[in-house]
Amino acid sequence: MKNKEVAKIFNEISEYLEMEGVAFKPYAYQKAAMTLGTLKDDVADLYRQGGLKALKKIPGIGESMAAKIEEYLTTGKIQYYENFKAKMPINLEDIIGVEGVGPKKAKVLYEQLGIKTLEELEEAARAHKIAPLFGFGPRTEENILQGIGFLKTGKGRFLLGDILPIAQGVLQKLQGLPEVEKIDVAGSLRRMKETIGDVDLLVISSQPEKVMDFFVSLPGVVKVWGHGSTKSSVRLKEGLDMDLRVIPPASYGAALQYFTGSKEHNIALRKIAIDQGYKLSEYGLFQGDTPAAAEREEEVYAQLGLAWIPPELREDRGEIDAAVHGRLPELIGYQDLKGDLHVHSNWNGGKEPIREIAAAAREMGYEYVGISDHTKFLKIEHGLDEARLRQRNREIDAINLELRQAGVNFTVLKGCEANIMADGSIDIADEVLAEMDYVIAGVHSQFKMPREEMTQRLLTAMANPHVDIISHPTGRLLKKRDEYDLALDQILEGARATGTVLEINSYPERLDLNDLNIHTCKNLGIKMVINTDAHQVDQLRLMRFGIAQARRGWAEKEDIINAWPVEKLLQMLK
Ligand code: DGT
Ligand code: CA
Ligand code: CA
Repeated sequence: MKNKEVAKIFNEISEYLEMEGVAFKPYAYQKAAMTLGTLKDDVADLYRQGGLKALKKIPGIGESMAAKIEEYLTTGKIQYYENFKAKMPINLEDIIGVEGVGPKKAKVLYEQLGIKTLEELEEAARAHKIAPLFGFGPRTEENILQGIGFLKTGKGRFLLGDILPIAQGVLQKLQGLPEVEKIDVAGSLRRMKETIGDVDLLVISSQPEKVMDFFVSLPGVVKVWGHGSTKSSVRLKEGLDMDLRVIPPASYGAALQYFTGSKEHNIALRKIAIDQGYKLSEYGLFQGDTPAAAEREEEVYAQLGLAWIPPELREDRGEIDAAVHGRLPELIGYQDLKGDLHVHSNWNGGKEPIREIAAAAREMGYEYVGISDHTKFLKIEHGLDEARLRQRNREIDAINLELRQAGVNFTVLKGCEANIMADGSIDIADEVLAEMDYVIAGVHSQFKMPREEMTQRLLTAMANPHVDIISHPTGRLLKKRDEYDLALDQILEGARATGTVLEINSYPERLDLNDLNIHTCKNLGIKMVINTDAHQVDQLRLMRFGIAQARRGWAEKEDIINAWPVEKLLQMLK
């Protein structure tokens, strides 16, 4: 897909424009990049079929952006972008990837200190050359070092949300081969971990050479690390590695168990095996030289006296003990949700009107969808003030009436995602909050408050009787921004005491709450909701990432309010 390539260039153009202090245009390019990043159709196909006109039909793409996409598709580059790049030849994406360094700071760093790369930035910060620059200071310098350290720990890992579709594409191609009898994803991807180091695939085939030849010559393979008849390994153009192993049918289950991991889970499992007089390896569970189980994964667990453990739980966090005692949780299923409570419509920064969102949600098999538009403080998302919220609520009433008259069993719920101000107050008057079916509140500004203040800010918000849900409670952005500095135990205690629901945000770079926090909430009896935070209906599909995270946190239906029957949900929100 060319979409991602164009999106990356548009993102950088947006940043160059921002450096020059141009108004509005940077936001337009950024939005266009986001749209391209999630578009289902390949721009190359659109262009081939409908030319420039088809490109202009993409939301947010006007005359001049369409021309630039055309230029990229026909010449492989965009001159407008190349001109920026020539003026300031820096590794923009890397440098801006550091939390606290925006385009304007990147410009100063280049002009004053000649900084072009992440390494040069780190060196300059360590040598305290950054603090004296105008508009920087020691605090910024420290934040930059922290941000770089943060990037480094996530380095070489990819977001689950980016990798899953790529891996599924490869899986489908391999599945199409007559020589492939069975294929499975193993490793961290099968465990649905939030970041992925590399992709592990297992195959049964009586003609491994043919499968391997096909695998190493897939389009998108840029490097072949190894090409054998039992194992091959490649790098894809997206930068990630993929291993393919061909396994004998007789030991497939043991191999699937072993290569699913995690390593920690395997080590703990092997201990149990040894205690019972077995030897466990990727080839099987053996008593001496006699295999006791190997062909099917379930058999390996069963032979050891354990229930089969869902891959999402295999992190050595107590799952083996639970399996021994028959106390594994009944995990929330990928089809168990009855609705999404965090969707933005075109009343604020979202793309589609409420009617279209409702139709898309019905198509997903939901019984309701909650529209939770941004509120007035968030100007960049065209947040709604009290009067506009009321207007929007009337539209929702009208849509619900239509649905009822048509005999459709589906409801649009009136919500909002209000802003938690620095003092913990909410930016919408109580009397209007009271008119909502439910209120989400979230932090969207002033992320870097001292620990005590940030904790108090959230506690105050949760104490507001109108606030039902806190969105993306810890504020982390994977590979970009650390959690807010807050005393999470106090926040959880506050949530428990006020009956506030905490969100599991499904956005691949958020997944906030994360698995460990979800597990803690479950143990404390705090209820959670899995939401997408969709700004366009395409993103309703992100839900599975939130569900995966919930499963990794041991969540059951009872813990997740949007898995409840609608009546029970509405009653709890009242
Ligand atoms: P990743 O790729 O970093 O996201 O994480 P994984 O879990 O996919 O790890 P990977 O690809 O290195 O290995 C796949 C699985 O193979 C891993 O989850 C467990 C198993 N494995 C790899 N190395 C070892 C090991 O040294 N000991 C044991 N017991 N299992 C291992
Ligand atoms: Ca892996
Ligand atoms: Ca691997």
